Amino acid sequence: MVIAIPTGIKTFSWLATMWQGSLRFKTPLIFSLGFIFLFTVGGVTGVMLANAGVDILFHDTYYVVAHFHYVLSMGAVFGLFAAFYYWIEKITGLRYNQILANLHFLIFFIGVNLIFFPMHFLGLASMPRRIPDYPDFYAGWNMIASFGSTISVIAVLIFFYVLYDLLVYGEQDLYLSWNDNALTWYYIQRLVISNRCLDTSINFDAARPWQFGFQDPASPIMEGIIDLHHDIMFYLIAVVIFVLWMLCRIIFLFIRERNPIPSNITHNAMLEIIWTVIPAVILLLIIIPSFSLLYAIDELMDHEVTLRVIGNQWYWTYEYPDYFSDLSFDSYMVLEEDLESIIGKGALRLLEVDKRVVLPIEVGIRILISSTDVLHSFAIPSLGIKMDACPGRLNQVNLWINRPGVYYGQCSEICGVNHGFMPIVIEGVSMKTYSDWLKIKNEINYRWYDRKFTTFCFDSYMNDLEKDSELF
Ligand SMILES: [Cu+2]
Repeated sequence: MVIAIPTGIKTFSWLATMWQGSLRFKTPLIFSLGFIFLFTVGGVTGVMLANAGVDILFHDTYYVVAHFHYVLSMGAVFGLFAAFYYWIEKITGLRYNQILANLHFLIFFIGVNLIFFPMHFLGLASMPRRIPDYPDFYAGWNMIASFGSTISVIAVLIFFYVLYDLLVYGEQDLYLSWNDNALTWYYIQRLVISNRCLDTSINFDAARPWQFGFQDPASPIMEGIIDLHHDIMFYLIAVVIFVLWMLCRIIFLFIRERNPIPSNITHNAMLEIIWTVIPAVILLLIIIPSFSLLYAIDELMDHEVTLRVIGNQWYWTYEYPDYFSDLSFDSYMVLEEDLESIIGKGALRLLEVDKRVVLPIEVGIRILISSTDVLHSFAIPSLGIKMDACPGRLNQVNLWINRPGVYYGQCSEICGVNHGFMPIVIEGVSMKTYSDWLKIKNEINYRWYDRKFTTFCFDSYMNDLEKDSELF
């Protein structure tokens, strides 16, 4: 009966996942809901069966058959169908017929409930299971079950038709397919996950005291990096446990008191092959996710915003070359004594800057990185970015910010005495906030130009415009 506790936890977790969510009743979700209902019905009858006194009556009756079919045949199979309908579009890049798929669910749901729910009544009436024929008074409920079974067969036929329809007439939607653009798919997947977390979690985009792991991810790439780290940890733990176990066995078995005469065996070809091949296989298994992450990081992305970053000894210069007037500014670390007056209470020492970079979220961003003097490195842990700023060379990284936040980073290449004092702060904001910010910045810049180059700047700019327009 104790298994009801984790089962309850699971059920409540599934419900909590959807609670306050924003549900779209597409086929996979409908199947998932069906799964939860059926699994729960199976679960509660399991509690009933776990009571030995009552079970004297239920043991080996149709009640048991109803119970485990609710849990496994229906619960698990509905889960499988949910997964099938979720993944098949990704795998094939084809859309299935939603209406038919929903019909499949409806017919299947009615069918299986008609089969198995009456079996509870048969069990209560003590019909033994595993019998080829039964006394006549059990016939009524058995008839309903048989009827349900026929309906389930129809549901299966509908499923096969959905499959046929998908493969032959399925509408191609490359946006769905991972064959077409690995990164697009990667992003969609990550966005689904991160959007769900957005409202309920507190994010840490700088490190915390006594932190154990990574900072909270805010870009698909950082999520990928964390995932890969955790995947590799699985192998590392297995290897460490095995080596530790061997060490302990050796210490225990081959201490001189226990084994006074050492063996003088030297070679064992088979053993050597095994301990060469197994590590190689482990490394090969790691290669697969490792390469896919590497390619995802390197993949060229359609970008809508460009940010130019220039490293200086010891501050950063940021330029927004996309817009009319040159929007650029230097960003310096805030000194310790100014922290509270400039930033406010709770400011992060050695991490705050006087002017923050503002970038929009959920948009492709290209960051071009260079340097004027020595090597610097533009690094923001939460966004999974670390790119060297080399004098005379333009490096590029792609960025996609998943959610609003203030992301802290530091120069990560030794660049002189103040290497530790040129932090980076990026504010990820909505497109609306970003364009408002741009507008204000541009106006300030225009005014600045007006003051400084009164006639020169504006006239030459207008001349250029006229020249350009003659070309067309
Ligand atoms: Cu530096």
